[in-house]
Amino acid sequence: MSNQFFEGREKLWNRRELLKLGLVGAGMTGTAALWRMFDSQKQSRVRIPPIEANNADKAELVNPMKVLRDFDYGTVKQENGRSVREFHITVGTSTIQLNSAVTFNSWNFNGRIPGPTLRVKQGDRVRVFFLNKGGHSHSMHFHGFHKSEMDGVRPIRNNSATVYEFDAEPYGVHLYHCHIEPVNRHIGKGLYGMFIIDPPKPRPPADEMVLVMAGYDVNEDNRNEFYAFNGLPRYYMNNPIRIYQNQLVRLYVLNMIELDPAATFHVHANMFSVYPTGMTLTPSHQTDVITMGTAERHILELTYRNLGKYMFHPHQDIFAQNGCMGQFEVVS
Ligand SMILES: [Cu+2]
Repeated sequence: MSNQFFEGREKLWNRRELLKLGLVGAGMTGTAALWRMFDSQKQSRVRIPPIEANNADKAELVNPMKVLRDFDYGTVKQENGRSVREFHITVGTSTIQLNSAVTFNSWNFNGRIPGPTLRVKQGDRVRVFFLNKGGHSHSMHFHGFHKSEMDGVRPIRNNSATVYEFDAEPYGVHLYHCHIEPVNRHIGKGLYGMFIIDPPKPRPPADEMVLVMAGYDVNEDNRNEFYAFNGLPRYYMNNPIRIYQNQLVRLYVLNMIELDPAATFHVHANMFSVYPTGMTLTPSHQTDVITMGTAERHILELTYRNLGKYMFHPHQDIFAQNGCMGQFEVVS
C-alpha cells in the first residue's frame, strides 16, 4: 500500500476528528451507543485520586503516570451494522532518559513506551493504520485470532504503511509488538504495547490500570541493565500510585521483559485475585506472587483495607533493585 494512500486516510481522519463532536450524536447507534453509555456510567461510579499536576501535565516521551490509566478506544464507526474501531499507529525513534546519567535510543509506537493501550470489545472489527517512520523495517504483530496475512510478521519498510484488520477475539488482556528479527532487539528498544479485548458483558466497575514490565539492555551485551514499569525505572517508587481505600483495583499486568526467561509480580500486604490471560470472568485463585514468562499477562484484582504505602515489584529482587519497583499509596 502506498504512502500516499495512507496519508490521504490520515487527512480524512483529521477532518473527522474535527467533526467528532457533531458526529457522535448522529453516528453512534446500537451497541456502540450502549457501550459508550456504559463507559460513562462506569466512570461515574469509580473514583480516582487526584494526580499531582507536575505528573499529570508532563508531556515527555515516557510518562508512566499518563500511561497508567490511559486507554485508547479508537474511533468507532458503524459499517454494515457492526462496530469498527480505527487506530493510527506510527513508529518513530527518540532518546529517553532512564536516570540522570543514562540515555537510551528508543524505537516506539506513537512516541511512547509502552505504546498506546488499545482497547476494544469482543467482536468489534479492529482496523489499524500503520505508518513506519522508524528508520528500519518494522511491523505490528497482535496476539489473538486473525488471518495469516494479518499476523504482522511481514516487514514494513521505513516510510511505508499498511493496514491491519481483524475481528477482536477472544476477550482477554493481550499485547502487540514489532515482529522483525532480531525480535528481542525490536521489543527491547520499546516496540510493544497492551491490547485489551473487553468481554461482551463488561467487568464490574474498578479503578483500572496498566502495568507493563520491561527491561533495557543499554550496552547491547544481551543482558538487561535496567528494568521498569511503564517505561521508566523506579518511577512509581518516587511517584506512588494513589488508590482509594476499599475500592476495587483492576491491574492489567504484562511481562514484556526480553533476555530474562520469566518475571514474577508481587504486592505487599495484600492478596490479588487472578484472571489468567484475562480470559475468565471468575478468578482462578488468590495469591500475592505470580510468575509470568515473556509476553504472559493477567488481570489481577485487589482492594486495600489499610492506609499507607505498599510496594509492588517482581520477586526476582535484582529486577526490582534495577528499576522494576513501585508503590501504591492508599488514601481515604
Ligand atoms: Cu521493529
